[in-house]
Amino acid sequence: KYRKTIIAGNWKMHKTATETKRFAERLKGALPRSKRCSIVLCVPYVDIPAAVKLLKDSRVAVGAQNLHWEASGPFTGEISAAMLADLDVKYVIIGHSERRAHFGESDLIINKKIHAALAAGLRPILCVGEDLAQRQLGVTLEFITYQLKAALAGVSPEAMRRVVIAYEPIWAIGTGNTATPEQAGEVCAAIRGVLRKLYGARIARSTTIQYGGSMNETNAEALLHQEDVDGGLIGTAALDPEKFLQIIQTAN
Ligand code: 3PY
Repeated sequence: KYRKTIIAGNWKMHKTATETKRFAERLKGALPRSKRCSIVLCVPYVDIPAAVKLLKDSRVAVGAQNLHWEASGPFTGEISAAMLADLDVKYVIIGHSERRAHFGESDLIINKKIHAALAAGLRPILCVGEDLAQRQLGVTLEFITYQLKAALAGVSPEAMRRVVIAYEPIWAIGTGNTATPEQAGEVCAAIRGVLRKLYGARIARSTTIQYGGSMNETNAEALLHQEDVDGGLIGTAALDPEKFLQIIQTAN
């Protein structure tokens, strides 16, 4: 493969800083030596210092789950890209379906957040994915093409090298319904096709495209076996260090 496999945990709103410390110690102590896949842990903002401190000198990079698109200003309760970068955060999830659904994130906002992340030197993990109705209506690929074009508007080919895409079908998130490996592979291949049109074959070939949506220690192997699935964005299974380690082993 021309691209890196990335196994990323998305903790969502789980774990205190104390629990983060315990998790990170266990993870660090049991990581496989071989370094074929990259590992990222996207934790709540307040857990970032503990995660960074404990995972320093390990192969695990720390990520955030959101940011604000402005550099600074009157945005009570918000966090900027520079604040994250200053803490040694390397990745940031952008446009997760939970943020689109519960926090009203529009395509325009997601585009601004992608630009803010890139400007601060962070690697965005851009989430796209259709809902059940869109899948049943047969408009999955059209919808995802639209989401990609909107989120990546104005992103240069140079900057695109730092973008990771996560295909997360909404009907598979937190539901226990995983896409079949074939469904995941088909859409990830289509995403690569869209990137080819937007950025050319070279960038499309080297972009990491993850699958997300109830990936766990039992289904990871079959999903990761798909040619165009280059890793996973993992919810529930990433909360348990043993399960997360098993998925890392599978990818290694
Ligand atoms: C899931 O696995 O449900 C996710 O949403 C990961 O981001």
